[in-house]
Amino acid sequence: MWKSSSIPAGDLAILEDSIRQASRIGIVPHTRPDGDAVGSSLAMRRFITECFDGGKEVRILLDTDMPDAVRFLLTQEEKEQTLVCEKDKEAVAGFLSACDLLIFPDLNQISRCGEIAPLLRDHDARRILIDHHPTPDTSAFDLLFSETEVSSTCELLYHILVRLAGLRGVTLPKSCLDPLLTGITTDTNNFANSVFSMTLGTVSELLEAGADRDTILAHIYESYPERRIRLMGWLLDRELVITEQGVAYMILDDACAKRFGILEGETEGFVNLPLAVDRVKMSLFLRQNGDEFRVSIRSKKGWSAQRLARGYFEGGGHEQASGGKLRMNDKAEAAAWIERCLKDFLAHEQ
Ligand SMILES: [Mn+2]
Repeated sequence: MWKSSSIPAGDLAILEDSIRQASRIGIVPHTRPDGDAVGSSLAMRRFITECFDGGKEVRILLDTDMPDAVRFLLTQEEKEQTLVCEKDKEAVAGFLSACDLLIFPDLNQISRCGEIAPLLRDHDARRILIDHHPTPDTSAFDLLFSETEVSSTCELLYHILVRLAGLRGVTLPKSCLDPLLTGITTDTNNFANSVFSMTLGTVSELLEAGADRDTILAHIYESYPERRIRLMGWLLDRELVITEQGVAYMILDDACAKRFGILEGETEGFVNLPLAVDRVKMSLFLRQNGDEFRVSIRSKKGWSAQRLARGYFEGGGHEQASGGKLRMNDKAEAAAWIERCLKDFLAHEQ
């Protein structure tokens, strides 16, 4: 079992020193940031702002904008201070140009920063990774806090921040609690997946310290627009295919998304739905985005979502939760490709 005490004291000292000496810090999570990416970035920023001397400029740099459901976490000032590359690339490039420290939460390689990635090439700032994905690109970072036996980056970051607070002679700021609990909640799909014994211990500490789980749940799981649940019903009724071998897939093309008025991020979690069926072992959800389909894959124990994503969809991720893409723009073609690659995949798996 992973323990907080397995974070090397030397690494924490370097982290503390790096932050103390930096004057301009960029926090860059993965593109299409989820609750874990936003929560960890925000907790990191708040910790630096509240526990270190003033005068540092700390900004969260997003490739694409955050989901509406997590916006409640941010104050007005934080919303204004967050730079989004797809909206204002120049502002992101400008801020980056004078950064002397870069912190990367919730990603395992720089390419996951999307359009920001090329701006980071040849950047001479110190780079620190804080992440829970397997196989981090160790050559791309100066210091890595990488641990896969945790639910989320937020869980790992909680323990890093508690120890960092100890080094600074302060306690973890209350303002970090809700962002951290949000990331743990969303990455575990509300404690359905990737829950380790430490995860529940961590959450217990967060609640004890005053994290507001009710408010988080209300914003994350009870604030969807009606169109989302109507689309969900339509897809499950009309589009869900379950193969004989127990692989489920659903494909949402641009035309259908438009008909329902579905926005970016509003199909989050759809991939999990077919796993409720007894004979389904693995589930794929494809969402068209112009000339390609974004692919999410989830699997039950014993089936590898990761191998399917790596082998056929230019992607990867966790063993039971992975993603990738399919460069096509036609739903029927995509379905034919899935059928073909499942045949090949299953022939090799069994
Ligand atoms: Mn994560």
